[in-house]
Amino acid sequence: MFQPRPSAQPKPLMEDMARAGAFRVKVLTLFPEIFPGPLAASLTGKALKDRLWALEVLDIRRFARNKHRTVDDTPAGGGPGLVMKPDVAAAAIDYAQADAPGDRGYWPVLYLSPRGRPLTQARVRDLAAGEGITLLCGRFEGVDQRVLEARMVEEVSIGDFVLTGGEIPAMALIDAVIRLRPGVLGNEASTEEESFSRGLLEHPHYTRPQVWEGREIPEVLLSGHHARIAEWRLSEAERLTQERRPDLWRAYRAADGDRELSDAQTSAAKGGQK
Ligand code: 9WO
Repeated sequence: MFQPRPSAQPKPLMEDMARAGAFRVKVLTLFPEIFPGPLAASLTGKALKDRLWALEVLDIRRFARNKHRTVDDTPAGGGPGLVMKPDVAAAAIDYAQADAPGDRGYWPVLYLSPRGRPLTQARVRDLAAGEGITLLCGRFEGVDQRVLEARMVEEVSIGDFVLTGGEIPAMALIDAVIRLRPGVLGNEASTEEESFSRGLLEHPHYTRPQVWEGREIPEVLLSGHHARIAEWRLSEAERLTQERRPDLWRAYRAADGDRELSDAQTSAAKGGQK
C-alpha cells in the first residue's frame, strides 16, 4: 500500500532530489490555454522553470472520435445542460496514465467537483509524497458517472461552492501540492509550523512600523522573550480556531486525549491577556 514519506524529514541534498525526479502533473481540460496561468508566477513558477515539477496539459477534445470532435451530450433522464461523454473522458485518462506507475497510490487520478470529498492538508501531503497526479477538469454539468467508477477516479472538492469548471480548483490543488515538494519553499517558513499542521488556524502576523494608523503591534512580540512569544501565538491560534472553526477545534481537543486548554489559553481565559 501507499506509504507516505515521514513528514519531518531533513532538507534533502541536491543528489536526493535528482534521484526523486520531478513531480509530474497532468491536466485534462477543454481549456488547455488557461494553464499554467497563475502557476507560472512566484514560487510555483520558479520551481517549474527549475524543473522541480513538470506540467503536461492535454486537450480533452483531442480524444473525441467524430468529425465534429464532440465531447458532450444531453443528460440521460432529461434536464438542462450537457454531460461529458464517458468514452472521450476515458480515452483522455487512459492516455495520461499510460506512462504513470500502475500503483494509483503514487499517481492518483482526481476529478475536481463540488461533490468530492473535501481536500485536506493531510491529503495534500500524501499527494506531494507521490510521483505525480492526473487532474480531470469538468465543464458543463459534469462527467458521465460511469467513467469515474470504471477508471477509479477520486472526486475532490476544494470548498462548498460551484464554479463553471474544475480548472481553477485544479490550479489551487497543484499550488498546494507543489509548495510542499523539496526545494520549492527554500528558506521560507517551515511547513510544519503553519496553519493546519497542528490542527489550528494560524496566529496573527505583524511587521513594522511599530505603530500604524494608531494600532500597535502586541507588546509581547517586541519583548524578545521567545517562550512568551510562542505561548502568545499558541493562545491566539487556539482563540481564533475556537471562534471561527468549531469543527477544527473539536478535532484538536479530541486529538490529545481530551487535553485541557494549553497553559497559554487557560491564562488568557483567566484574564491573563488584559
Ligand atoms: C452545473 C450544473 C448546472 C445545472 C444543474 C446542476 C449543475 N451542476 C453543475 C456542476 O456541478 N458543474 C460542475 C462545474 C461540473 C464539474 C466542473 N465544475 C465545477 C467544479 N464547478 N465547481 C467545481 C469545484 C471543484 C472543486 N471544488 C469546488 C468546486
